[in-house]
Amino acid sequence: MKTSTAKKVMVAGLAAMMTIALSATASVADNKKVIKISYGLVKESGEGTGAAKFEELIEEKLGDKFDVQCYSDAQLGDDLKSTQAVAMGELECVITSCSPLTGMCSDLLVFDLPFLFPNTEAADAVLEGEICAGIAEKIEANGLHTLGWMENGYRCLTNSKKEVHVPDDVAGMKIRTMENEMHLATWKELGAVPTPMAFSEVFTALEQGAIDGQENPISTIYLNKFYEPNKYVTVSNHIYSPKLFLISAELYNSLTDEEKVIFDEAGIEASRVARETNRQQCEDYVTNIRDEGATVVELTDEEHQAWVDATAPVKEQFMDEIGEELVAAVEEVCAQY
Ligand code: KDG
Repeated sequence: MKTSTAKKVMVAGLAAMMTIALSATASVADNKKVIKISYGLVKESGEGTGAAKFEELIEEKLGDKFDVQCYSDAQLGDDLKSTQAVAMGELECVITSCSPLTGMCSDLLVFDLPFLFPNTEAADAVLEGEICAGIAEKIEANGLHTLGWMENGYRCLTNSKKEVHVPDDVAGMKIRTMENEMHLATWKELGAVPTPMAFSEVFTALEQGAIDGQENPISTIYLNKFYEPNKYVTVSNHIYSPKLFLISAELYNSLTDEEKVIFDEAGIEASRVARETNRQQCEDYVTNIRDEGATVVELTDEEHQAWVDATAPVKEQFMDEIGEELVAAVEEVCAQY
């Protein structure tokens, strides 16, 4: 190889090495704290929209220091596993249902009471008021700081067998529930055969006929296509499920005071966006589900009351575990809406 060519090759090689070194130096210099947010639903869900809003707000105000990354569909683990990882400081953030966490904080059981919240205005008043501030303080002791309260929303029933109008219609049906004692008790009280199961297993179990039905908000029913194996949907709105948006307390406490304010404000705004998005989806998707060929039953006032009456004994069963004071405090707020 001629000297001039050899020189050119050497210079090109040196240039390539310099480029790699510089880019490596740049990535080290740009080294940001990665904040991973784990959540279980699809990206298009209310919680997915809320997570993206949080990412936008933090990048806007603290983008030089933090890199927020959102992981949908339980890619980093289901609600309980992800929450445990956050509590141990192995994961930064999680958006989780409250129901799997009642072992960590029994106050959360109050949100599993059937027909507790008369409407979303009452729910918002509780979620952003003193009651949930007090619950957040108790959760903090578990290594979890609450950035905000999102929602699953009002839960509705789907099944593969028939139209369901009144509680007697679910007699003997195998209904999948969350792994939560009050959800199990509620469907047992209604005469069904409650079958606790992780969320990720539900669609396959419905498809295979291992269960007859499940219950989730209209938004989840549509976005997860539960109307395909379950052609019958009943807008029962039997339980309003909130969600917690949590950050590792260890990470949160390492932030500057200014950063804490930015994280807390972004958490509240993102949670409001999540709840508003979910509510709009629950309103819009009833039509979408009908358009997909499923039958959607909307209860008459009389049928609704039959569900309220049939599930009333559940409150007595769990009053001691939840605490009369907490139940009364939530009911007092709800009575104003
Ligand atoms: O990860 C999904 C859960 O947070 C929740 O949305 C699932 O409501 C749920 C259920 O029925 O398990």
